[in-house]
Amino acid sequence: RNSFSWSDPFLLEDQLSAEERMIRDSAAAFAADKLAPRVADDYLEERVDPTIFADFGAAGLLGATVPEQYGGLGASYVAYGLIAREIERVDSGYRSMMSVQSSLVMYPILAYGSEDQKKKYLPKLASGEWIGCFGLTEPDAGSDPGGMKTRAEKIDGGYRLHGSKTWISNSPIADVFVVWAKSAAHEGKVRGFVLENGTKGLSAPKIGGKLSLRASVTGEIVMDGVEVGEDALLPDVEGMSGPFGCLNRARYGISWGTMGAAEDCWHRARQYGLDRKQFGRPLAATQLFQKKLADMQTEIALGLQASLRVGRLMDEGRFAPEMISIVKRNNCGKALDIARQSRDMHGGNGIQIEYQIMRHAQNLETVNTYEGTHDVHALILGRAQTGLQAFF
Ligand code: TGC
Ligand code: FAD
Repeated sequence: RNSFSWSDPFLLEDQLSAEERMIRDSAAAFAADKLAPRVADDYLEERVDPTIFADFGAAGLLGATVPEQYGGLGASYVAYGLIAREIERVDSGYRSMMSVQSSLVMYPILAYGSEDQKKKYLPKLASGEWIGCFGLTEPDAGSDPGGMKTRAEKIDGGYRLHGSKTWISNSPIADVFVVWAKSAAHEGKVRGFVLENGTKGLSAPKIGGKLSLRASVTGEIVMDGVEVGEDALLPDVEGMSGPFGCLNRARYGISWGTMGAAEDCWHRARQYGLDRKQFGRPLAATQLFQKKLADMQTEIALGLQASLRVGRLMDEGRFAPEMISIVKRNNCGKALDIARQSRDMHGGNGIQIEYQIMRHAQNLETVNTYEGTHDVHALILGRAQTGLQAFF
């Protein structure tokens, strides 16, 4: 009989390359040294220290898949997923900071930008000297971003942008804003623009009062006649496939990240059940407790295998966006269930910040919603198998 590893049931470890394991280990060490000690205070105080980005950058964790010539690691998508898993094991908000910068800001500049834009922005975003944000969602265009109202009008030598974005991660502390707008000069098609903090007419007020993802700052982007040069336009993409191309990468990373948060909730529930005695024996000795642990182990093992498979297909250039919808939707939903179960298994202690679980559960409410809600991904998958559009 071969031995069974309870925490790695399908021997995921064996399926990683030496380089992927090395990157994973360094992300885990970073998360333990730099993030775990501060997370409770950051969360309780709804505090974001912008210098965390420089820490992320120094550890090589921003834009991992970006080629080395632009400051990245040139690593695989599997490695990027492993980073997300280690960071979100501590907090979804920290993973949000990392994944917005990597997938939603650096990726579009790399994939759609000019050589000058790549040289100007990517190294400073990779080092964390500059912080980026991604503005797609608007007050009246959330699940339906194609309904955006933000407009870019052509002016002499450039463009003038009007509109507002909402629920934008990192925006109040951002130096670089990747925003999407409909451009009359391009037949009303959606185009991407790179804006810089300090430009006249551009502001990014913070959205306060969040009861979820409190360690990551969220804000609006207000563009009140922001004038930019021709060089602010991302030249190599037109239409909604531009922002969706970025979302594919971020959603994929989230599928790994949520499994990290779920693993933390699972491991803590297991340990709590071994330590805590009621009715004269450990909680973990009860059938109900063990069934819940078995469910967690099963969902996490399956979720990680699925993300690994999608990551390998991304690295081979063979993924389809619907594959990402499956893992984003499944892993977010399952992680949220696991966090809620773990909270319950901790009894009253489960609501305390020091036990960490409630924080994960609150965070995962957001993660289940952003980057395409759980139900929107169901509709994407429903459309793919029936050929019928059920959005409207
Ligand atoms: P649809 O008609 O399906 O497509 C329009 C055009 O886009 C192309 N396309 C894609 N291209 C690449 N990847 C994908 N995943 C794509 N999905 C669609 C498509 O081929 C078409 O291209 P073309 O050239 O033929 O015009 O578009 P639709 O408007 O009907 O879309 C419907 C729907 C629901 C799929 C879409 O709008 C959607 O995904 N909604 C969810 C919105 C969303 O995810 N927002 C995320 C905002 S960013 C965020 O949340 C960041 S959180 C940050 C953090 O991690 O902290
Ligand atoms: P709505 O679209 O109004 O949806 C409300 C409900 O209706 C949901 O349950 C949804 O599933 C359901 N629904 C919608 N359409 C349908 C339909 N056709 N059929 C059935 N049900 C439907 N956006 C960015 O651009 N950049 C960011 O950095 C960013 N960061 C975020 C950070 C946080 C903390 C949060 C909360 C959000 C962030 N978002 C960001 C926005 C996020 O992507 C949106 O919140 C998300 O896409 C959902 O849009 P909405 O909130 O407008 O909800």
